[in-house]
Amino acid sequence: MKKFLAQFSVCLPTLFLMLSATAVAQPPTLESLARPGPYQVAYYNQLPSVPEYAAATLYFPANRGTDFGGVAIAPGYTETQENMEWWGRHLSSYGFAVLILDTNTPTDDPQLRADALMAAIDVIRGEGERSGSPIRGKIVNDRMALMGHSMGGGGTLLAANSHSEQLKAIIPFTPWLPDGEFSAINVPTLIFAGEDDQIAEADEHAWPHFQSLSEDVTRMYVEVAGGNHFVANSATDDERLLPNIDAHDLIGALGVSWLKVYLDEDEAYRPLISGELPTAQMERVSRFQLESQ
Ligand code: 9J3
Repeated sequence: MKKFLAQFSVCLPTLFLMLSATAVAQPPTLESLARPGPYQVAYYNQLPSVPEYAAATLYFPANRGTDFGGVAIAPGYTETQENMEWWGRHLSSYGFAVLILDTNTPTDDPQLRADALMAAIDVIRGEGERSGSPIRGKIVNDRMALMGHSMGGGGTLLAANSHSEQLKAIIPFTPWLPDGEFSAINVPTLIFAGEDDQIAEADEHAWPHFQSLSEDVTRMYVEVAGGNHFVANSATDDERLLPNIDAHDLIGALGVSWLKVYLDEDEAYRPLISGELPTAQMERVSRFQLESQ
């Protein structure tokens, strides 16, 4: 009887938790996904070193049991991990393992950033196996995505153009690569651009990059009205590299949705990336295109 009671006292709260979680589960909205997600964020930077990049931090959802998809993120020209940090926190709070890297030199070209991103994918997978890794046993090897800013966005596109078979999704933001042509990309691609980007002008970079994608690829182009080159970056102390307007709510919500659908295969998020955005959000976007395959 004592044993039964002990089990009962453990099981009953668990049962209530499960029932209440089910009862209150709301479909995600762009508004809800602008806020931090359900998981506690932890991070570490004692990672195996690789020749393709200098250093990295891996963010992960500390209280998610298993089945993490992985996301590797490369910063832009002269930028560091710090400029991408909000993505690490936001995406891992929704359940992803997110590696943000520092390039070997601040001026590494987009191809070097592509190589760094592919090496980072291997490191994430390796952390799922390494004894002593905080995320051992928790990574799903074939759920990998790439992201990057500017030259890191160019690197994201280059990497996916050569290695789509290793990826499930990509999200370049305000990507920079003159004459970039990415018709071999074969994974769902979400491109963020800024209407007032003076460094990688949307008409010279993000928009033609988007137009170069194959018709067979599910793809979304979101150009933030009034947004500068740094609109999808973290707000840091470096005034040169600051978002000029706060669109992280919309950008973060769409990024989470893209990864939830194409890495986690969670259909609950698909309505958020199907068809046009809600009117209030469309008014914040200067150019929008979605082609779903
Ligand atoms: O990564 C970037 O921000 C690219 C910007 C740029 O103008 O590169 C020119 C060398």
